[in-house]
Amino acid sequence: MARTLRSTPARDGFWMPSELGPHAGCWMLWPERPDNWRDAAQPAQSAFAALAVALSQFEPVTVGVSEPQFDRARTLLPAEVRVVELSHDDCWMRDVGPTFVVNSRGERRGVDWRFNAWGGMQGGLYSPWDQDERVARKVLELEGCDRYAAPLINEGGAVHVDGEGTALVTEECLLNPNRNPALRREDIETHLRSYLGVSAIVWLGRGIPHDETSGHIDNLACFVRPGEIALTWTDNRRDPQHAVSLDALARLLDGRDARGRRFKVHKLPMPGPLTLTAKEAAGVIPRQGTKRRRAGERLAASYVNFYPANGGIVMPLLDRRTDRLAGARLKRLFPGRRVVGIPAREILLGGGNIHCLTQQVPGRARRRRPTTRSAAGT
Ligand code: KQY
Repeated sequence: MARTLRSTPARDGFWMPSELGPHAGCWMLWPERPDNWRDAAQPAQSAFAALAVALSQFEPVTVGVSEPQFDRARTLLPAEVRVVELSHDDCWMRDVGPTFVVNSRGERRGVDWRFNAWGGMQGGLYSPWDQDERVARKVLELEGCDRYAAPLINEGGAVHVDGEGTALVTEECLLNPNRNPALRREDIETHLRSYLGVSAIVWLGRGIPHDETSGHIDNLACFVRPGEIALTWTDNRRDPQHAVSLDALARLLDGRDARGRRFKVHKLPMPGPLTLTAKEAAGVIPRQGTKRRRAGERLAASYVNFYPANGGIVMPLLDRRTDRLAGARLKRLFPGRRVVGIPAREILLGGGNIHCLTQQVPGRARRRRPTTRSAAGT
């Protein structure tokens, strides 16, 4: 049985490794809520199946599925994708799954954050969320990993790390009163140090416009290697993304990572702006307590929301005007990997994208422990 530990990863010599390192596999969940996914989630299920197929070219994939959906998922997913019965409220494994941590001997454990559906009763996306809250623990049980129950409301999509001691986060999300209103910035930093094993925390400001997670970092920016960051960008000064990206760029150029390095920033074009069509909105069945989807509202689309698999990058195809350019930029940023695009509009309609749907299990490689020296990155 996997144990729940009373200590913290940092105290035990564990840290969150870079997602760009080797993976033992990838976890996903299966969509079904008709109040979030149009047409009884059928178009989304096809998109998820295509994503699972694309990922399984690179690494083993497991999909957690509710009991009523088990047969359907098993039929739509190919044999090489493992399907396990797992209750959940929606399907964002990045956020409801565990954050895996490792030590220098290659041992793995998991952090189980508290979860409140991205805002609880102050802007949360649905209620109840009790099944989502239990997903991380169940995944850790199935992976045979001991668990740290973190006292912080947090989601995997709210943090990026370089695996060398640096975390990248946004103020909009981590300091949002809808997450941990009693905690100050310093308290949150203390928790991030303890549970991610980082020593430098780089704070960006807001996330991308209309991101219903309150500004997750995984839609705005990510590491492409330690010291280098991809940032969602638009040159259009009239678009609200412009000011967000400009501010993020200024903070990154001003910051330092845990090793004292300055960041090199790579701009990734923004798709769109994309909006929800009347037909798409009409396919979602509204329910009290769940975020309404309205025709014409802007979608939080971003190419930064890709998944770095073993030897591959699985990226969302979102806009024919920009997909090719974004793909070419990603190829240049990851020369050793095969870049594969999958049609991702149906995923986007549910409020996130590929990175949000996936959670990597790090491989058991031996690793060097990151620096604990405190650095200039605020
Ligand atoms: O950004 C993510 N990590 C998750 C997106 C969740 C959207 C919920 N509708």
